[in-house]
Amino acid sequence: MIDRLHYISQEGAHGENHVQMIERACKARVSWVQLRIKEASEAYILEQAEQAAEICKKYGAKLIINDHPHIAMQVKADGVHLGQQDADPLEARRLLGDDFIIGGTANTWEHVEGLIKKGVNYIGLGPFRFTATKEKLSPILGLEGYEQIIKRMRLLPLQVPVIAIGGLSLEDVPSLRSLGVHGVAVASLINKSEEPTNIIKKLKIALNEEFENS
Ligand code: TZP
Ligand code: MG
Repeated sequence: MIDRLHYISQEGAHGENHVQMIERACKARVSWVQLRIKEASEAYILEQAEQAAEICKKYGAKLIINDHPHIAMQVKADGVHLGQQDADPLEARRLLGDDFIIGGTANTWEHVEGLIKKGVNYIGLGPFRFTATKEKLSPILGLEGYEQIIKRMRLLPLQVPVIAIGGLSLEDVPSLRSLGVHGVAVASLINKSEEPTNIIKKLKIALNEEFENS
């Protein structure tokens, strides 16, 4: 099952590292965590991934590793998320097996088609709008971009969940959902918030995901 709320790790506004931010998000009851560390050594990413795996296990959250299938395998994560410049999803599938979650990033219809042919379990489609979180941002899709791509996806024999990403705020959820988007992936909205529990709760309600805390 692909969750509707994907939390993406990022360093915190007060110098917290990824693991610290992941623990904070898990305490606030995210159930899907993507460890996304850029510009760091593989050794550092592995070390953070090992700690993230322990935390996610403790809180019962799924852990997805961005960019690094071998690290995902080593720490027994639940999945890996691959961009267009990363490992081929077919290779990752061979390495990780059928039970592993493999997600892929798409910015165009061609990307979507390619990823579906390669058997990904979900597609991170974006960016929705500008965000400073990602460098070398692909062209912004906006609601029209999503609408066009999702309409074409509906005609395919195999339906793959779409996760919207890029500069998302709470208010974007209803319109994206009504287009047929399965869920949303957010980084700064949660990581830069002083009240992540509240934001996560509101996102889950907007996404019709259960909030088990209350
Ligand atoms: N891919 C497209 S936009 C983005 C990624 C990883 C960053 C999303 O972060 P934010 O802070 O939610 O815009
Ligand atoms: Mg990548």
